[in-house]
Amino acid sequence: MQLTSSRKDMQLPASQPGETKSSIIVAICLIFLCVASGLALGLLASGARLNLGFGTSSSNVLNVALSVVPDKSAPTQDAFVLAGSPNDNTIHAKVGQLINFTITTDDNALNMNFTGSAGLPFTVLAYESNGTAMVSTSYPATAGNGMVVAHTFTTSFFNIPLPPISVVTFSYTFTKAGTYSYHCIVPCGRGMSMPGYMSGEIVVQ
Ligand SMILES: [Cu+2]
Repeated sequence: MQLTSSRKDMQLPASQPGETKSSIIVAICLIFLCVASGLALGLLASGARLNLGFGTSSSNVLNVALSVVPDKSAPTQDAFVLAGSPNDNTIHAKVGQLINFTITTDDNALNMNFTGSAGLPFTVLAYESNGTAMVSTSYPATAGNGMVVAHTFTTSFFNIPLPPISVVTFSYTFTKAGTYSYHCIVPCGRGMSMPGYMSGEIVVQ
């Protein structure tokens, strides 16, 4: 008698038609979930690729053109003037952005023999007195000592000599946010002590 009863206990309950139906619905829902999450992941992946492209391409390069304008508004008041912004020479950059500087010095004054080194590789395109451009010369970061300069472009990170009548190029990337001042270390006139003349700021955000 006990055997019979235990055989009854072991019998699996017969599946009801309603239960089969709900299993199918659950399966369909799972398939939908898989497809939906696959689509979402795909969208995320394509978005991430777009962002990467945005961050590493041309938008992460800033071209800064500065001119050293001699006697900008009065004798000996030489000034750093930002292209397209005659009255504000503040440079705005982003953290991690490659800044390509091009500094044109329209001043022919032989103001100083530069001492020390630039701290960054730089290129000088010098001009003959008749205005003809000479061959561009590249210098290593340790160069600069003894160069005859009209001015310098100096921050606490680099000290770039600016020869008279020249175009100097160099690149730098700020890795921390902050406001960094730039100035000229050459005693080049009254502009030295005046805000916005032989000085300015680089705001990195
Ligand atoms: Cu100067």
